[in-house]
Amino acid sequence: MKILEGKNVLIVGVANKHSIAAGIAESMSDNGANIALTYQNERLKGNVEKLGKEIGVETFIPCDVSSDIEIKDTFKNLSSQWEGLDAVIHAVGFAPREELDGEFVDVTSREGFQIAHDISSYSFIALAKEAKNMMEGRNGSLLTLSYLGSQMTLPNYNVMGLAKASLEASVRYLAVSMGKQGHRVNAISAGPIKTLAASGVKNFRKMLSYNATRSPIGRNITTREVGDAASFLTSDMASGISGEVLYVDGGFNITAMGSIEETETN
Ligand code: NAD
Ligand code: 0WE
Repeated sequence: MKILEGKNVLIVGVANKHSIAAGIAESMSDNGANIALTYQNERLKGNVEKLGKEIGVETFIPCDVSSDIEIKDTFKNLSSQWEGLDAVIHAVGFAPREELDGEFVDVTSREGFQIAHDISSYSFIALAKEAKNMMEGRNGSLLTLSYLGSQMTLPNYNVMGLAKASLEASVRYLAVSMGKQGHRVNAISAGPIKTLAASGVKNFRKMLSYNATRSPIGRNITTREVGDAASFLTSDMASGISGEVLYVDGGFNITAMGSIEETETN
């Protein structure tokens, strides 16, 4: 039997086929899950429906996570299709572009801070709140996507690092809070991948090659590799894992120095 056979999974955060959430949907579909996808707005609807239908998805729901009403309606809609829900995948992150280019102390604004934390961190709690009813009695699983910038600094990640730190703390608090009903809450901290959210980020190509050379596995990771780890964490194979941040980054985070072969000497 497939590890997600018969499980109903809601995935939030597909924009296009390059999205980490698309790699997760693909892996989960191969592993037997029934999947519903949300899309942020009408502009993304066509893309999301097209790639969803290719992997057998039948349910598509609009959901901008800045709106409590749209989040409530998402679960109303879902409960008309499914009698219960086993998992929610949150793969959403956003900060205003100006926050992600320049000196942290200069470019960080009150409004940018609020938006980054609302969309990238609070929205996970908002989804958990509404998912709770439909997950009752089913030992559900909640999963979000984080990044190493929550723990260590890197150029330009700026306020997103703070929002991811908040998101990872909320994984721990939600794990305790929802553990009482038998649910598990985890995060995957993924290595850098060229997605829509990464496009236009200054020096992203250089960051990718820096990561590839410094990683124990000597290359960057794929959205499918994140998807396979997500399938595992969502399955009953991971019934003993909650409140955890699992690195899917080829081991980058455990190194203090990578290959010094190509490094200049003086
Ligand atoms: P992506 O652009 O494909 O996905 C980001 C998604 O967030 C999009 O689908 C977008 O529609 C959605 N989104 C943004 N604001 C929203 C809102 N108000 N309401 C609803 N949806 C909204 O990029 P991605 O890289 O796949 O990002 C997915 C997650 O993975 C994010 O949390 C990101 O921080 C995280 N992550 C990305 C990388 C990377 O290098 N790409 C690495 C580690 C973690
Ligand atoms: O979490 C992310 C993506 C974060 C992100 C990216 C954008 C660009 C477009 C959030 N909001 C926006 N808003 C936009 O308008 N990653 C882990 C990928 C990423 O983004 C970076 C990185 C890495 C890695 C931004 C700066 C530096 C490194």
